[in-house]
Amino acid sequence: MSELLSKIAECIEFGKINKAAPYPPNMKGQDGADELTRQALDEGVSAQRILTEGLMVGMEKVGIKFRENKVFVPQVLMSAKAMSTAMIHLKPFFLSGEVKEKGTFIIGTVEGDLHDIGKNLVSMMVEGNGWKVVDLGTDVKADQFVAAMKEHQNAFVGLSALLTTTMVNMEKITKAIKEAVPDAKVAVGGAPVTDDFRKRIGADAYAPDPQGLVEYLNSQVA
Ligand code: B1M
Repeated sequence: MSELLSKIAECIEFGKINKAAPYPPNMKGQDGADELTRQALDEGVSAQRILTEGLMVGMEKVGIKFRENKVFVPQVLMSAKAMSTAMIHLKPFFLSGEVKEKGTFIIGTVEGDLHDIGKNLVSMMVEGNGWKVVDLGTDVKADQFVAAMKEHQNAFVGLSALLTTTMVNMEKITKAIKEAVPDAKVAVGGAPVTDDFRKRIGADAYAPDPQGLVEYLNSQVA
């Protein structure tokens, strides 16, 4: 059985969506994340095991390779697509409560900023690691973050910014969130953001890449 889970992990790692998918070329004609996830469920493997011992294992490998510049954005997007295709089979088990999510993570690109490619990658990696993600989109204002935090109790929140002119908005957003929800944990990231900046604005965590954020979030619930 662990062989089947390893194969699922491999499909995620290399972005093999389904049998018909031509990518990656060396896996052409083979079953992908879609067929293998269905097969595992049909053989009685629990959705929880498929998630934690198959899909998440593959996603973690992608995250590490991306951090080390061994793969790039297009490969990560293929992995995310393979993951979301497999997740369609697991969704009913999530909804029934049989599969436990690690927690909720709210993310948005801050007010004034329309860049969303990095934020979307972060969302996909966090979701692929077993978290429920609430994506507020781009140009998200303090009151929108606060409203989402009130709606999703105990959620973690992440702010993304790509411009030096918008990263300053992280400070007022962080303050507003902490005023409204004093226990809130705010993580920040994006190309111009640094850990020094994070300290100055009173946020709780800085991650330079999606894998760093996943590691931070996982450490909070371990
Ligand atoms: Co813009 N842009 N852009 N742009 N753009 C940059 C960011 C810029 C560096 C280009 C340059 O001048 N060299 C520059 C910013 C300069 C600065 O402030 N330091 C810039 C500018 C100036 C602008 C405009 C002002 C241009 C203009 O109109 N005059 C304008 C602003 C619009 C606005 O937001 N209000 C603008 C517009 C745009 C487009 C719309 C054309 C487009 C965005 C499309 C989109 O996102 N849907 C765009 C793009 C594509 C870029 C570049 C080329 C690429 C950004 C990107 O997607 N990178 C960028 C130059 C560059 O980076 N080479 C540039 C890939 C992405 C995977 O990386 O987003 O860094 P990144 O995310 C990473 C990490 O940062 C991290 O994980 C991701 C994966 O590793 N991360 C987090 C991100 N968020 C995180 C959150 C976390 C943790 C990690 O925790 C919460």
